[in-house]
Amino acid sequence: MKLVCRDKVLDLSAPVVMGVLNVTPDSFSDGGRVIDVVSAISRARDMAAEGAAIIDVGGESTRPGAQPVGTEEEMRRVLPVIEGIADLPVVVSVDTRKPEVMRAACKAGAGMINDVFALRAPGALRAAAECAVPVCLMHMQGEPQTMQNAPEYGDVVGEVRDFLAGRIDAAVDAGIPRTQIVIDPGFGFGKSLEHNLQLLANLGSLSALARPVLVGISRKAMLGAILSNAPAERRLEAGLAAACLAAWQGASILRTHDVRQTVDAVRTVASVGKYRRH
Ligand code: YH5
Repeated sequence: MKLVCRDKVLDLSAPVVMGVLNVTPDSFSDGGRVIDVVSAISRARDMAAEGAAIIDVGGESTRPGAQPVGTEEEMRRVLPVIEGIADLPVVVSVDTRKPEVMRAACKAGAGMINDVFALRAPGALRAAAECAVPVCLMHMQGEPQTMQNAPEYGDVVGEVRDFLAGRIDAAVDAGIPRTQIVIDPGFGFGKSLEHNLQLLANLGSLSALARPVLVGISRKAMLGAILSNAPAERRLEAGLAAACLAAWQGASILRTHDVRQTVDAVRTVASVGKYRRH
């Protein structure tokens, strides 16, 4: 499968890595904004050299409990960075749920939209369709501020699959080509540890939707919980194991903070995968 990201084509015949580039005050706390942009661009260059195929630029923290950010502020954070990295040999994706940010980011050089709200915000479907770039539709139960309070499902795997099927239909109805849609079960977004584990163990169920699957597990709380409360900086190996399990079950895009390590891990999975008998 191939995604057409404006001037770049993303070949998903083997799994690829999406590097996380947060442009939020909690990730750059030195106060000065020029240095923020400079260090973000420098980090992006490093990730490209480490083998990232996509760099995901996000200006709104969607971590559990995070406060929403205004449109102007989000643009002020992401646009200079997107402009500064548009020429790198990677696809630049914008992690946003706001239609105005989608439009401005695509003008600035973004070649993909990554929306944790799956284009449910008013005007988002139309904005994404007009940007004419691939979109990632992610499942989330609830809202970031409250989603981890009491996540509840009958059958999490079936419900996530049905939600994504509905959002694919909505996107296609809005004029987004089906071939430009990526789906994501949304690890950690309104899910308990057990829900996340059920999703990871049965990721193959999403293949029924016939779209590339993106997963983001890197450094998330589910890894901390598996490791009996390991802090974020101790979650690398668990994250690599999870990325490999996802890739083995057919995930096409692995979203991670640890690009070099994840590239090596999924290359290994892909090498073995070629010899799998079906
Ligand atoms: C995702 O899964 N996640 S932002 C809490 C953490 C660590 C990391 C330390 N955007 C996804 O990365 N987009 C985010 O605890 C995403 N899929 C897609 N498509 C959350 C994040 C994180 C949260």
